[in-house]
Amino acid sequence: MTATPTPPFNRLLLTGAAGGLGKVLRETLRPCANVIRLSDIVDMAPALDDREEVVICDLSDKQAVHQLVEGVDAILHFGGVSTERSFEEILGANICGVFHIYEAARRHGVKRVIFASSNHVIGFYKQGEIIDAHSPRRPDSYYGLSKSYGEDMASFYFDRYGIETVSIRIGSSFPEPQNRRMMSTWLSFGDLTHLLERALYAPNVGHTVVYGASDNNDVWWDNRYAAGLGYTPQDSSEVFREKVEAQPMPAADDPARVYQGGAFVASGPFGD
Ligand code: NAI
Ligand code: 15L
Repeated sequence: MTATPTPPFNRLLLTGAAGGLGKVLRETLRPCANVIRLSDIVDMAPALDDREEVVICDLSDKQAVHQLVEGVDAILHFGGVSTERSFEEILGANICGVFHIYEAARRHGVKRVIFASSNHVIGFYKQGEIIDAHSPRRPDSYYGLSKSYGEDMASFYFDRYGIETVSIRIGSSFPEPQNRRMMSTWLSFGDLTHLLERALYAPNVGHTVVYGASDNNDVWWDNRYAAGLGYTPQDSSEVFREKVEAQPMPAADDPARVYQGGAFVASGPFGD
């Protein structure tokens, strides 16, 4: 992992701070800022010290997000619905939410956003197909569509207002890969933190789209744009292979075995 650059940001905003990744990043991103503002729609542990601020905020509330962003130097946008749900559930948190974040960034002069995008932007590619961040998107769900929209929002706010973004199409960021598919998509917490540091500090990123994956052996994603930011992953899913391959092999036509997005491609429809 790269050494933490100095000086740190004065104040970073982390949305989704009560979530699985937010709880990890609350700790690992501490060296990157004098103060981290931690936000979520649900309660979280109170501020540890004067280097943390805890703000409860619903991303679908434009005025609340405007206040949330005041005084921050960069935003790590991890909040929102993180799996497939009905379109209506995705709409407020993810689609309106990402608009509110960028609009607040524009109004408060924030110049850098890191957007937690997802592999579900390209989930309908078959496993084994090699793609890069410029390959046409193939969203696999309303959730994947909302992340695709978020990437377009990032592109627009750079072209129109000069706000830079690194959109990270995170694979599967968990303590360990949980199944065969994740042997390719796994991103360790250490590599995630390192990639976020590079995304925060690399100069002139414009709008850069990268994949968030560790140095796994079974590669589907040409991640040269992440390498261009200085990302050098240190971990690999390979150390978990024996454990993962002890699980039964899914059937040949199981989406978990066929598509890069796995089971997401077969979620829904909702509300019939
Ligand atoms: P998570 O579901 O644990 O965390 C998301 C957080 O967003 C939750 O704490 C939730 O309360 C909050 N949230 C939901 N709706 C909200 C709203 N309307 N206003 C404010 N906050 C709201 O998800 P996780 O795993 O921590 O992921 C974090 C981000 O990274 C998400 O945006 C997810 O889409 C993205 N991501 C995560 C991956 C992973 O492997 N963990 C893979 C790809 C993308
Ligand atoms: C995601 O986008 C989800 O947020 C996460 O919970 C995992 O399902 C991950 O993708 C994945 O594809 O493994």
